[in-house]
Amino acid sequence: MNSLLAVSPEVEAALATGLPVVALETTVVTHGLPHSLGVEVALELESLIRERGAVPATVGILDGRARIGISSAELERLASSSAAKVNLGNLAPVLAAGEPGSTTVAATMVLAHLAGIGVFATGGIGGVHRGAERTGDVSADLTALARFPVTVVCAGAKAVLDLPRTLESLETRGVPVLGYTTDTFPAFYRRDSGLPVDARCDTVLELARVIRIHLALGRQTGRATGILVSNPIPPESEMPEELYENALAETLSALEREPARGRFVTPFLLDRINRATHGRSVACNRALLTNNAELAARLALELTGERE
Ligand code: PSU
Ligand code: MN
Repeated sequence: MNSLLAVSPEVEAALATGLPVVALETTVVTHGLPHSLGVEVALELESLIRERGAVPATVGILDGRARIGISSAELERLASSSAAKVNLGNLAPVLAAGEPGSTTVAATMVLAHLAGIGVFATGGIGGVHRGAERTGDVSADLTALARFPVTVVCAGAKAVLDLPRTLESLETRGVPVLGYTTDTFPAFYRRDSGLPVDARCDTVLELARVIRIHLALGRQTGRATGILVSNPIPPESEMPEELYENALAETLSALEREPARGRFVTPFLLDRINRATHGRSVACNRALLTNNAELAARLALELTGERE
């Protein structure tokens, strides 16, 4: 396993001494943000996590190894390569081929878990796509949330998804959905989907209490699922409702006209939303990513007992 998993010296030292660590994914760098911005935002997330007193562990695949903690030069290398978008099914093939890969929520969760990292910050998770009854398109992120006991801090699920069915699926899989300062699941670019979460937590301490109990129950039964902490986009960065509704409708009809398939659906939709909102969606994405990185760092501190 050690030949497949390479933990950076900084992350390894942090884990060995019980310092708080926050995992970060890289699909958002290579596929989720415009090319020019990916690395810049990734480095911004890392420095925000450091400022809060935690150690960032950005995950990516290079030279046939899953890397937990990569340097900025390696991030550049990943971003300038045509990195494969790696989920659970193509993780082994990409490693075997020695090709570069960026990790989705699903792949980052399994690798974070293998490295012993319990907190992970992302933008939005994948879930059940609209029309999944026809296409069967359900993200492996849900499978990973059901299998690996990692807390994922997100701003909800991707805007284009079928949110009610995504939440139903999380419920079926026994994944607690917590709302940080909210009773309802956030809708990525918008603060409120109108759909209830399992529990509202108004402080990091409350989040940590629920997470500890969930993990303890899981240990007793030999298996804990992941936990989803949903953190609404800050009010000042929320996309105006009309712009959001129009962009979403435009994007979904574009998908009907030019059906994208499989792993290409998400990048296609994000690019369309960006165009339909004249770049506003990217600004929202950046704002919610930084907001999530900060909350994840505070949570990692709380869970390791090192208060701010
Ligand atoms: N949501 C976004 N931007 C993204 C993603 C989600 O707004 O870049 C990425 C995440 O890495 C997530 C993945 O895990 O897309 C889900 O892709 P799929 O639906 O193909 O499983
Ligand atoms: Mn999919």
